[in-house]
Amino acid sequence: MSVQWYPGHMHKARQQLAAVMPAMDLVIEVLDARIPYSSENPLLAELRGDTPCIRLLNKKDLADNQRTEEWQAWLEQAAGVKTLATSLHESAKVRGIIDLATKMVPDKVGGDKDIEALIIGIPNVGKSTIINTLAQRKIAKTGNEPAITKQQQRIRLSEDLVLFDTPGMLWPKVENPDSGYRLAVTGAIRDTAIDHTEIAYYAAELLMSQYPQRLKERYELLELPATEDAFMSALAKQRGCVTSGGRVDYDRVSKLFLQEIRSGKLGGLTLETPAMAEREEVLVKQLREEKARKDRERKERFKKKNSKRR
Ligand SMILES: Nc1nc2c(ncn2[C@@H]2O[C@H](COP(=O)(O)OP(=O)(O)O)[C@@H](O)[C@H]2O)c(=O)[nH]1
Ligand SMILES: [Mg+2]
Repeated sequence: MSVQWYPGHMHKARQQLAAVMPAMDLVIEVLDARIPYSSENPLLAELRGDTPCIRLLNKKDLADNQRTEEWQAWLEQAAGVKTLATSLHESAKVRGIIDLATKMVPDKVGGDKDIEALIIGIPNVGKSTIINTLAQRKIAKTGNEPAITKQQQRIRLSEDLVLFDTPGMLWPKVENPDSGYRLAVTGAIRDTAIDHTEIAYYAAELLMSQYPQRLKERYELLELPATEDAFMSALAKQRGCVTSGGRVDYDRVSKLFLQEIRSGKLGGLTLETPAMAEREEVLVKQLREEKARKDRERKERFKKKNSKRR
């Protein structure tokens, strides 16, 4: 799977979302509990206005429970949304969304008009799996398909509540390079321009600072190596990821390490905290302003050149 976000793509999705949003009573955004910040779609913040919102921290089975609770508290307080931590192993919990959603729009309960909720999420967060659990039948294709919902789907969940699947495909935080790496570590972006050795080294650095104990336990290390390079070499030797010439096979050890992280072999891991998100958001704003300034300057130069020509 190779997912690319092109300006045309993004423009169309923005238009579609902007068109359906005003009619919605509620938005349900599916996040990956391992990266609640980076798996957010930036468009929603832009277009939601004051529409009530539920944020699902999905794949909680792969995340760190303590951090999931920390994120829920932070999101409810800072973003004024309701949250639920869900996973495909707990369908009753997922179906709890119906109750929560209904309670959030009390005026429409028992009335003539349905409560209309929009479900959104970047690819691979588990949106289709959730839709199928809520509907109790297979409506959406799950797995390796970044299938674009072409027609607006209308799924009745109860007497009062109707769910709409988002048209178009939403992109993650592409502006923030660190988000790109963390999305890649979780496997949300599978086939990117970033090579998996680079992703594995990023993961090693991150886990060495955030989860040193887990690394020591999983790889039976008495001491954590001083650098991520030393860690990768140690792992390579331990797992026989060496070439016939006795050199470290970086490609193979990187794949192995990422596979172990993604499949939960190191236990539940959450790669970001609210404090990290707050810090990075400041940097992202600066990048965005810088880009806007450059765009303006380029336009100015272009205008001057054209007026001289005339
Ligand atoms: N471990 C785990 N995997 C999940 C969970 N939910 C979905 N998945 C898997 O994640 C992948 C993407 O799920 P899908 O529903 O197609 O995501 P979508 O792209 O957001 O519609 C599939 O392989 C699912 O089986 C979850 O709660 N836990
Ligand atoms: Mg899907």
